[in-house]
Amino acid sequence: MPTETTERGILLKHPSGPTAEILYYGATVISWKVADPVGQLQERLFVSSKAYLDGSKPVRGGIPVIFPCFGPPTHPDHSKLPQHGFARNETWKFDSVVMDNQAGVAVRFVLDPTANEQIQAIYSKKFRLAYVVILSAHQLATDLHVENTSPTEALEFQALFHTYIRAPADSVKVSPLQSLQYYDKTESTDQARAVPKTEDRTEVDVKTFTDSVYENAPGKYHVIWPNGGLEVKTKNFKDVVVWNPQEEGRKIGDMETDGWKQYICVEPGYVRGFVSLEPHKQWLGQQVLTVVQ
Ligand code: TA6
Repeated sequence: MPTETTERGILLKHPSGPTAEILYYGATVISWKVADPVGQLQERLFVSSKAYLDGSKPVRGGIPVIFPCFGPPTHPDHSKLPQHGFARNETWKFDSVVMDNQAGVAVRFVLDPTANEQIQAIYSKKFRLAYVVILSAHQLATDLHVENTSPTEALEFQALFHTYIRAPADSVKVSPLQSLQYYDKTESTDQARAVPKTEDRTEVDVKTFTDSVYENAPGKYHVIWPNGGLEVKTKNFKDVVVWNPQEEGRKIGDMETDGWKQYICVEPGYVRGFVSLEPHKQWLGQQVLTVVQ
């Protein structure tokens, strides 16, 4: 059976073995397993063992969906929102199985604020979100569809997939990021004032505390470590965030001991500036994760 409904979400099973799990809470993908070269199913995402999966707090790990703002809000429309917006904190509705064949299985979730008083209390703009997760033999794709349902007003937002890739943080490299302008949040959390730098290395290793927002990035990245790696391809996400807190991770309440040593966040997003979506128009942001070794 390619999909199974549970109390907390949806389980996906690909005919050739890979699996994924998506919570209703935040439509958060909390597991993606693909076989390793010897045929053993391996977890490709990191979720802290101290993560809250009961909807009481955003999940520390997996693929949190970030909308309509990244980081502390900076837009007047977002003034009442928490860090990283509300999409990852709300319960989404499972809508349908949109693909179920030998190529893969895909499911669709929706977040419609018209029936959600919590969202309406903090955010007055008219919108609807649909989120499609596609599991194929060696890939996991996530598509965020943003619809501006206002007949008159533009919708200005940021969006990002906060993807926690399971990897040995002290030996993972992310490329190509060279010559990109980036903002180093370890130096200044006020990104508006941060001095842009240019990455002069062909790859970024995260042995040190890394929290960088790369602008106008190439949209295709290799995240490689000894005996492992993922390719990340994106659509309409002009920026990418690379984050690993290293020892700073000790201060994160729901981070397991040494959890920061087991992941790198490579986060495709549109986070420098805002997408401006005209009335009745739709926008799609996509990431495709492919196991490369
Ligand atoms: O994406 C990187 C980042 O903005 C970091 O600065 C850090 O705050 C991380 O997100 C986690 O944020 P969270 O609100 O999930 O604790």
